[in-house]
Amino acid sequence: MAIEKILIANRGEIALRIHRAAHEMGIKTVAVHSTADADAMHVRLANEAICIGPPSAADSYLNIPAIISAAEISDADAIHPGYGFLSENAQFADIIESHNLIFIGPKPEHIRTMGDKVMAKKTAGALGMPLVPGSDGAVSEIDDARRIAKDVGYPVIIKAASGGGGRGMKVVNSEEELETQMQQAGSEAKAAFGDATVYIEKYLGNPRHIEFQVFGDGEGNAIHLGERDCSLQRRHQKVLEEAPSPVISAEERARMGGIVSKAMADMGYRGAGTIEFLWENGEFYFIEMNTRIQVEHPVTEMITGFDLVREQIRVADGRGLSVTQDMLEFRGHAMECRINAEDPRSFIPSPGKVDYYHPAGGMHVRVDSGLYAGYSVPPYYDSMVAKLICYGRTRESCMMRMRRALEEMVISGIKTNIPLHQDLLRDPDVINGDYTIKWLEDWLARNAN
Ligand code: MV4
Repeated sequence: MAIEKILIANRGEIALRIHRAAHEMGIKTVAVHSTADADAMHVRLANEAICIGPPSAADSYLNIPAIISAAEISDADAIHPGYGFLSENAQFADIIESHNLIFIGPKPEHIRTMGDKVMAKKTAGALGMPLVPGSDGAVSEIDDARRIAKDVGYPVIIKAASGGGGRGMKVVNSEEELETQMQQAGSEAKAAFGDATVYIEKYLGNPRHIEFQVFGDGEGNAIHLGERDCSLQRRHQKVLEEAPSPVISAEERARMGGIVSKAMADMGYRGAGTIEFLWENGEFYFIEMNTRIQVEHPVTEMITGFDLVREQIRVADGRGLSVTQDMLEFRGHAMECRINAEDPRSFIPSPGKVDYYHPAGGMHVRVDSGLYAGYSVPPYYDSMVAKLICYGRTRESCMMRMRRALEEMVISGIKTNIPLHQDLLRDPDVINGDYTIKWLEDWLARNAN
């Protein structure tokens, strides 16, 4: 019995992205929305829309009983969680399956494993991925912490097993600081995640963040779709992403791609996934795996021509992967500018009414956004309002096109970070691809006032 109707448990541009993939497959869609999103584009586009609660995400987009009820009332066959919200909630995936609905995502067990960063690292290591040197699992005794830190050498970083995405980390520069930082890391982790478990790694001082897109059928077949360089970020929020990474050769891509796709095949991974690495001095070190479609997936789509959301639906429907690795080619270069409703200098959110909207267009330009003239950006959710993605045969032509597209794009009535992107694309380091995870915050500090 094929999927005929999908409930989209998300909002904004990713809800539109999922709706578009579904409609291109002849599948109907059901939008869910909070009262604050009654006028949102994802509600207008869908075949049906159901209000699931008040503005607060905890009461709407995170409200599992309301979402399951909406799926039952609308007779949906499947639920796509998008990114954020419930996308990496294994219990949500379990509940969906126990209601005889299809979860468009990985097996719940794999979401659970990768959500625990200690288990994720163990699993990745056992599957042959290169790891950051550090503790073999959780560390609870200070004597063990001392021995491990001495072994790998200072500085080290203490991370929360239930953390991820940059939350709950402590850098320790010497043995004198270790005991207090271990205690603090444990109690902060307990308070933030309800789990005091921590582990230790060698601290890499100035790496790049390079992630591989993978895809599995859940039956032992998997492919990789190359890497994205996501080093340009501020406070763990990515700002500009690109594919391929300016520092990875075709040989290195094929070698690492082989490692990650074999790992996903061996674990029987199903659906889209991202394997995050730190990259320093030519070496990759696994840090985390994300078991969802990611914001920056379009840069991969641009250089491969492979529709990742369509494939998610196809695999969830039990039809297997549509391609084998040898059918995929990486061609050209793509960049994505995340456009946020915020002050371009202070980063203070700037919700409110958009009185004029003109998206960029033209050859090799893609705008993923739920904006329209007259729309009011609500203050309750993430400030990202559009993604501007450009493709070029070369990195240089991609950047020329992005500058042109940024110039064309008009979002008035609210502040956006378009001027920040314009400044970045004029900087020699960005132009040369010469940046690490520290670069943007250093650049902002240099260019303050
Ligand atoms: C690290 C690290 C340096 N050394 N691990 C931050 C997010 C989380 N996914 C892992 N993170 C880091 N782990 C070791 N052993 C530096 C970071 C880090 C970072 C990583 C990717 C992108 C941006 C970052 C910004 C600050 C710190």
